[in-house]
Amino acid sequence: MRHHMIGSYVQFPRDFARKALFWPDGGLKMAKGKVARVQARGASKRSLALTLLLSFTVVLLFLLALGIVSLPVRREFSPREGPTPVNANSLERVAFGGLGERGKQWTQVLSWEPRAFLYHNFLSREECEYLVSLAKPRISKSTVVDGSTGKSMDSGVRTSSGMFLNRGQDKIVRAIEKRIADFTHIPVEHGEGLQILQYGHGQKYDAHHDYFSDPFNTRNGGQRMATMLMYLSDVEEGGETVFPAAKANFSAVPWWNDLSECGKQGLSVKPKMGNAVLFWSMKPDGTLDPASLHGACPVIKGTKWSAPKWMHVWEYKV
Ligand SMILES: O=C(O)CCC(=O)C(=O)O
Repeated sequence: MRHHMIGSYVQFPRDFARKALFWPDGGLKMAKGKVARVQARGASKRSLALTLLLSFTVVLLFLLALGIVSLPVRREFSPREGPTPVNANSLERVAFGGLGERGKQWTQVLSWEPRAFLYHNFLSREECEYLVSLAKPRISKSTVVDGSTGKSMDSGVRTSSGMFLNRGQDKIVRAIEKRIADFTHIPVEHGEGLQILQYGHGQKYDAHHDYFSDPFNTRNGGQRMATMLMYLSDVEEGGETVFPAAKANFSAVPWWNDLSECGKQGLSVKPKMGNAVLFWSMKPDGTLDPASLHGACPVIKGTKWSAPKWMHVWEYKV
């Protein structure tokens, strides 16, 4: 009974309990010593496990801080993938916002002098139609900047019609402006309001630079450094954006045979609804790039709608 009690009070390993039963007098003493040893062994195992866990946590935090490992988070948009995800899937739509679905997107380098890139399907058809619908009721004859006064004036150099939207004027405009900022790495606040242009038959904009040569227009935001020119419609014939001073093989473009005579005078892009051309008026060293000279060829057939977004070096106050 006593033996049984010893064995049952102290819940030791079975062989230990058996020994205590055979040596009833020394059993308890031996049991105490063994208990202490077993407890000590248990404690040292626990502290070893704790030390290992702590070291693992410290190493993991260190690796996370260095970016060598990352936690599996839900993936929506990775800037490392660049601005041209191949397919417009639902996640991209969430990440970019905007209206409607954009078709297949990819980027073409047009030229390095000037730096110019063509973004296919930068806008959806719905976004193009929406911008045109905003412009139509308020469109009027386009102007150019007078170099001596900095004021806008009527000119035969530019015969299109146009109007300005307010920066961030509604949710869709904000989504498009955010997309432009993401693609260009120029903050939304550096941009002027979107301009919407309409070119009817024969209308054009002769070759010019988007940067200013007067001291007035650089007061707000400094120089214009880049332009995102979006095409809101197709054009049946003519209406190309032409870069006559580009250092490139003009006839190497795949659409060479479809260009008008004007379009063949430089590196040209044919307007296509939803596409956009990003070109830089400044070189990476901050100097102006004369090779960014560009113009809009006369429309021969159809109507052209385009939307330039001019971006400045500094914040542009609106
Ligand atoms: O519409 C185009 O193709 C060019 C427009 C342009 O050059 C401008 O507005 O500065």
